[in-house]
Amino acid sequence: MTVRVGVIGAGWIGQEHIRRLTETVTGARITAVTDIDPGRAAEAAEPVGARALSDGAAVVAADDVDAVLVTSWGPTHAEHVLNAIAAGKPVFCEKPLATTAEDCLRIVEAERAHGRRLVQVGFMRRYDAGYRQMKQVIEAGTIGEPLIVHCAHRNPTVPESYGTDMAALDSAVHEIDVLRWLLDDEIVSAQVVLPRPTSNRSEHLRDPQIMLFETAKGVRIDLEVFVNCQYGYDIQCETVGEEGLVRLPDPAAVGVRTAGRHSTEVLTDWVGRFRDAFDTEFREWIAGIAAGNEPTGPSAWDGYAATVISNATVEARRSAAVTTVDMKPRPAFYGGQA
Ligand code: NAD
Ligand code: ISE
Repeated sequence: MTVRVGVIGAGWIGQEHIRRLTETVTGARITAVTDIDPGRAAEAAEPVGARALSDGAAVVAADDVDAVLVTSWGPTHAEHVLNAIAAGKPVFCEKPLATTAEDCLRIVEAERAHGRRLVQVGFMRRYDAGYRQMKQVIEAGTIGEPLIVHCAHRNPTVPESYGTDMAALDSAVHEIDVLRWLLDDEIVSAQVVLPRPTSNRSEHLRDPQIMLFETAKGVRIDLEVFVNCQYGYDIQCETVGEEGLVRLPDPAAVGVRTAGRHSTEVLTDWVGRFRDAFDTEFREWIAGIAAGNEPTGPSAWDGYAATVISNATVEARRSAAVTTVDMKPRPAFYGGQA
């Protein structure tokens, strides 16, 4: 079965995923595209033989759309995801699931009422080979119980439009999701401490930031978010356990020895760093739909948790206090007790 996908939002990552679903992932075809900029929708739709439709509701309702891909701006995600659930269609929503806890909970409740999982959130790091190997090592008990996690999320530069809150909402949200999954644990509090700011930043941006999280089991996490580090896109993660540690590998790169130096390249953007993870994420999503299965990737509940924790991190920075994460109990529908 070919899964016919309708895309809402033909911007940067929308186009990247259209290309991925057309050229890299088998078993999928893009049949409809919309964007609030109709010219952009037409430009993205035409080369792949899809129709450009007027709005997200038309994409969700289209007879030739089996599954929906939401790649519009974050504040618009909830509306499109809720429409897809109402239509009973699987929906892949790029992060964030929604920008407020309330909207995330509306999605969670709508999916529970539907009675079957339809929603997957685009936290692609769970599909990265290195993170998957780390999880296997932790689950095998090889390093004993995890105690501490050290992380860094560094971008070479960010545009002027990147604001201080985005360090938590846009960037750290990836670590928040992947660490909940890696540790099979919940983040219960957040704190932010601020080193002196780098001079290589826009005037309005506070960069870098150090985020400190505590989990329900008592693991302590430190995360450096430094989005103007200049030298490259660099994602680091090291989990220290009672009997050893496990570290995320750097992407494979040849070592060059010349002129008295030994060097390896550092990637400069997240597209290259997580290309394979994005491909795997979409391969698994499409294969699951084709097989008639519920999605197995990050759920609407994970989307809710990530939004609550990243919002608490913003609050922690503003208040300069340790902030408790105020999260509802996880429903049984999502593997919890409630
Ligand atoms: P973008 O601004 O390049 O593209 C968004 C597009 O959506 C624009 O073309 C805009 O016109 C369109 N749009 C906005 N609201 C719409 C609506 N209601 N209906 C139809 N079209 C609408 O942004 P982007 O960088 O492509 O990011 C899009 C989403 O993907 C964001 O939520 C972002 O956080 C997420 N993202 C995820 C990753 C990742 O690593 N997983 C990376 C980048 C972006
Ligand atoms: C961007 O929006 C992403 O989602 C990238 O994965 C992340 O690494 C980057 O810091 C964000 O700005």
